[in-house]
Amino acid sequence: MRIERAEVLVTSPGRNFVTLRVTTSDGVVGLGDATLNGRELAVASYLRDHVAPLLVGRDAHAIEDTWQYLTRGAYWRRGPVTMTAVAAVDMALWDIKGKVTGVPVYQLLGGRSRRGALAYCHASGSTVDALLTSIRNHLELGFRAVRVQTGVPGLGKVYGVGTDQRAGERYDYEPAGRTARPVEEEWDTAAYLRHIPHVFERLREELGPELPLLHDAHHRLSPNEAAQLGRSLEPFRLFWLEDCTPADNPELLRRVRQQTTVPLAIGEVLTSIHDYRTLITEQLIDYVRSSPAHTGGITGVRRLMDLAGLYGIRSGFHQPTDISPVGMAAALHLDVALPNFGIQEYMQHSATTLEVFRTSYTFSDGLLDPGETPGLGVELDDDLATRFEYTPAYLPVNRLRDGTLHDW
Ligand code: KDG
Ligand code: MG
Repeated sequence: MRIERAEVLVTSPGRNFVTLRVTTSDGVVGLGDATLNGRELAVASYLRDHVAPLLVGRDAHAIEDTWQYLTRGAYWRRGPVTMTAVAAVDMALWDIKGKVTGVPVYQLLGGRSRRGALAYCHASGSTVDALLTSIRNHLELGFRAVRVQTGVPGLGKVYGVGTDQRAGERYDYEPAGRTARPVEEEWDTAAYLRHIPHVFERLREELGPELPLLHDAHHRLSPNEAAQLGRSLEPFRLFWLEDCTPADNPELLRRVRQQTTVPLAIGEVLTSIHDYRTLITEQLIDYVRSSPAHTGGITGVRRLMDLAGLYGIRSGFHQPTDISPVGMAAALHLDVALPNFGIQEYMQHSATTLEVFRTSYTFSDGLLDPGETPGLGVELDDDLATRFEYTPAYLPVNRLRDGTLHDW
């Protein structure tokens, strides 16, 4: 069975999504997610101009060989654009293999290791009261683990904090900034460090000790600041503290690790097993945050998680709404199969996105399930997709109060 066609589809039902569609000589179609938030067209071009012509005529069943061909076989390796493109090809080929063999992809990965994947949602509020409303709304939806983000007194909009809800209102998703340039937000690390421990103190008072709570520092702290934050949060027993220091220097986490026992998660911007070598072999983290959509697909992430498993490190795959439902499905098939699954991020896509991408995965009683449809279980409605044109969108940047550009 040969690959006959590889097409790149860009659609924007509220957010930009890039999808690779691979068709075989027998007419079997596989989908792969190629979405890289804010850099979408770079991956579209990498696929269209450099990868798709190489795929035509290849054996559609040779997933590993194609992965090796596009990674070890390439002179320019790694990096988010390359590894997102490789991920899209890899997912599409797993989708095809599942459809041809008539089984969901998780069966090809060794079968089920659990009933479902524990999901965590995003709750946020500009104040602690608004945050509590958001948390309670999510608990009503069935979530059993919650990421919490709040505003910081004296700062304006803080990244990751959505619009405040009224009681009973449902949080949808955080839209991309569809502006000609990135929005600039103000940041003050000292104000943040003063405020956050009070937030968690209040949350534990109101919610009790059991609910798993997660928090994301979005790479903004120095190792010393991260260690201070970790220590101040120890009494509140976080599930994890995410991205406390910039991820491009894994060595920074050594100092954090020596100073605090708060569980650490990092990696949503890391794209290769090589980026994790120090983090994993020195046990500097507890959870791997990479998404299959940005880290070489199912093949890339399975290899990464096998290495992590040797060191007792578990998965917590990145899955905000800027990764498409195809990427979500790939993560879920891994989640139920991997021996060292930890938790799965789950922000619900908008209703329009879910009309363009028809999914088979389900969420019930706090657990996600990829479903039993052969392949990945996602179909793309082509006609509808073409109605939503690409619109440039950017993540914000942040500056300190004196105007200095600060880390993401
Ligand atoms: O594209 C960037 C977002 O996906 C990211 O900032 C969201 O930090 C995030 C998370 O943990 O989901
Ligand atoms: Mg994050």
